[in-house]
Amino acid sequence: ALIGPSLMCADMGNLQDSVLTLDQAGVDFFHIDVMDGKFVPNFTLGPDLIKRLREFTEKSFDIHLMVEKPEDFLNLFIESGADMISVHAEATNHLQRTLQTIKDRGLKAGVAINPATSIQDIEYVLDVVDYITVMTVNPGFAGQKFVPLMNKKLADLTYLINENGYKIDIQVDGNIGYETIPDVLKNGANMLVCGTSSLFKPNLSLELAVSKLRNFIEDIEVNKSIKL
Ligand code: S6P
Ligand code: MG
Repeated sequence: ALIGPSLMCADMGNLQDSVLTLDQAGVDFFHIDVMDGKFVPNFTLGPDLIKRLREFTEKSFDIHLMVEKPEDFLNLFIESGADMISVHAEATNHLQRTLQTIKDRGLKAGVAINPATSIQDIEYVLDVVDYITVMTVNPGFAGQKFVPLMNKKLADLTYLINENGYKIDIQVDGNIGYETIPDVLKNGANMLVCGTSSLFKPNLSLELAVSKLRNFIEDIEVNKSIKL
């Protein structure tokens, strides 16, 4: 599974250092949360910052748009250096067109769904998405608790994808850490958004946090393949 640090959890006073260190430590992508104060009751990172951070790493920038009408802002984020953009199914009346636009611009297109949103709501866009972000907390804040039924959602989604022969990555976002990772991997997640529950801990260096997490994930994956 891929490791993607959630940059809203990094030390805002040392962002450049954090990005350089995480890049060196071998993370797979950077997850960047964008909020508009309407779709979710908070504000986080934005296009100017993304453009600046783009100078410090070649790794993929995965932009998680927690904004209403994301279709109005695609250009802004494509121009700031996004490689992948996810939009919330709940935030647009024009989900298929929005995802298609992201793909047509040469980026990976993702659809994110809140805990209460059913996988049936995205059944008819599965042919245009590269990844699905299953929110395992209600979006807006770091440091929340995993919503337990999300493991069933992951299992159902994995089944739906495989049954139809799609190749879609499953990202999980929210309280992804040592307690929750074994189950989300078992249920088919392969992109982990890593925030305060795993990588950004007081008294733990980012280098060490990434290598501990990498080893933990690899052990689970080795065990899984032995069982098969
Ligand atoms: C939440 C946001 C997430 C958080 C991440 C934090 O609205 O979309 O990407 O940054 O969930 O991780 P944690 O481990 O603090 O929940
Ligand atoms: Mg996020």
